[in-house]
Amino acid sequence: MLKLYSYWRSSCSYRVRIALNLKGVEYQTIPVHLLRDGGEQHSAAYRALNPQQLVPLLVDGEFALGQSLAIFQYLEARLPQPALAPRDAQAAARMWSLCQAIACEIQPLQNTRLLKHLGEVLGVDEAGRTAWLRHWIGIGLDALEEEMQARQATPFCFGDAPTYADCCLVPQMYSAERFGAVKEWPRLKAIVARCRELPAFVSAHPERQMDAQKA
Ligand SMILES: N[C@@H](CCC(=O)N[C@@H](CS)C(=O)NCC(=O)O)C(=O)O
Repeated sequence: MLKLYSYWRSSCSYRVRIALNLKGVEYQTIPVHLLRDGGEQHSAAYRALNPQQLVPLLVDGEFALGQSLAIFQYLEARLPQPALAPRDAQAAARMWSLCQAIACEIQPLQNTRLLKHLGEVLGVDEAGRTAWLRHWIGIGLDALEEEMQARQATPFCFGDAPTYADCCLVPQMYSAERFGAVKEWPRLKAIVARCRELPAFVSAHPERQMDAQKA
């Protein structure tokens, strides 16, 4: 069985949980507490598995893989049905562009280690860190809303069924809500609301995880 090293509130882990659920694959969750004892992601045992010291980490037999977008690509190759990436080359490229806008441009600026560094090393207080989060999440999602507005509305990010873009968008909106960064974004919110009705998204929600509320 696949194993997923995950933290309940990690948006990157949440992305992969949604994708695994959409693929209908069973997996075992192994919680990694990102805050306890300075962060279990830095423990010797976890570093031996993932020197990047980040979650998620997918383990398939002897094969361990970090980085959520690489995990998506692995899942798509290993379990092609149902397809979570468009077949059309341009639509697929746009979908990965949206995934990367979230994974490369927004989430890294809200990551635990960055916030810790801002507070503990650079002396930025809580109000400053909150302003930071709201600023970067805000402009990141503004850009995605603008992109959505420029094309015809679809039920999900790319068409009539969820793709990896929806797997990224829903956790990013969860983080925006958590950090008080939410703005209007009518298109993004409509897609997120539709996704949130689907069982694959419901059971991947942070509050539904075995390690939830133990922060
Ligand atoms: N680009 C990576 C980012 C992974 C990442 O930043 N994970 C966060 C949780 S969402 C983490 O493990 N943070 C631990 C830390 O900051 O020390 C991915 O997409 O998987």
